Amino acid sequence: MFDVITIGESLVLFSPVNTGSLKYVEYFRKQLGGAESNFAIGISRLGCKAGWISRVGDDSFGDYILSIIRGEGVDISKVKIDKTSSTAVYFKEFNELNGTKVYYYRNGSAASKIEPDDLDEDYIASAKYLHITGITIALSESARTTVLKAIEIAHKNNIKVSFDPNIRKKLCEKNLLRKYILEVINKSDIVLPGYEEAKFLLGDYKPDQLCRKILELGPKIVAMKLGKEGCLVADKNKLIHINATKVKKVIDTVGAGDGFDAGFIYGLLKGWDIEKCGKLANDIGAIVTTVNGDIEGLPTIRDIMEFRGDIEVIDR
Ligand code: KDG
Repeated sequence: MFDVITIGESLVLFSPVNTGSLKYVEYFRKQLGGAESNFAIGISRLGCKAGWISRVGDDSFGDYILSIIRGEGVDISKVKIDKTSSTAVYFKEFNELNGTKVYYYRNGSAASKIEPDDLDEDYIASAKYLHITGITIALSESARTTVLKAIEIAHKNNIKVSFDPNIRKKLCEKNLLRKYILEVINKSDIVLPGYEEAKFLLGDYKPDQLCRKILELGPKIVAMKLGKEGCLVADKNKLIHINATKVKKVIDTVGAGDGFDAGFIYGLLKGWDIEKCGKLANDIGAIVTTVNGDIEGLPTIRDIMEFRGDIEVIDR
């Protein structure tokens, strides 16, 4: 039995030790990236059971990815080793002037070759939630059809579908991407977009209007990330704004959205109301930004209690 199952590509992340143009960076840290595995690790750190479906190459980077994700307690029994394609990598570039940029080397990667036959119906049917992101849809046609098949299986077995549009315009032509993502929103129960993403999909409206528009498309719950403004959570009965969680210093924002999603879905798994889910999601998103790396800052329940001042901590 799983709480959540997700499907997507994980990449080896090379994160520069210094800020500035990659042209002049000499040293990188090797870390793990991949929105869906970030999410699964987030869920696992909170004490729930997650499974991740993917492919990796038959190479050392694939081994690295599997050992990290397995080590975080996420089930990888449905990950295939693809003998003919490589594991993907990506680089971050930290620029004090223009923020963070990412550069992908993932075209034709092992995970982009995932196909509907990779799915095991019983495995998906054993979860409470299937979590999808727009990245997997944008990877390749076979990845997109795999996602659609997984959603079909989820619907057949009464598994809830949560969806983060995670728009990556570097991966797919933007009109096509919009069409593909709207198609999945229509089939989802919970949608977790960023405000800019929702505008890209539905037009230049205010956040509350966009939440209502998404609900009109079929989902039952929307949790919209508003960055420094916090988030909006909505269902058919209410629409609530939740202030952002403040942290002393933001180091790296990549991965914060996945942490937010993990917090929100964790709350739903616990049967909480959407406001309480949104508060935890905000806290986790903020905590993630205080650490370099996509997964390193994902908190445990104990970390959250400590951050909230709910437990006494003796440092020395
Ligand atoms: O949400 C964080 C992801 O963006 C990062 O881990 C890498 O999966 C990734 C992507 O496609 O951008």
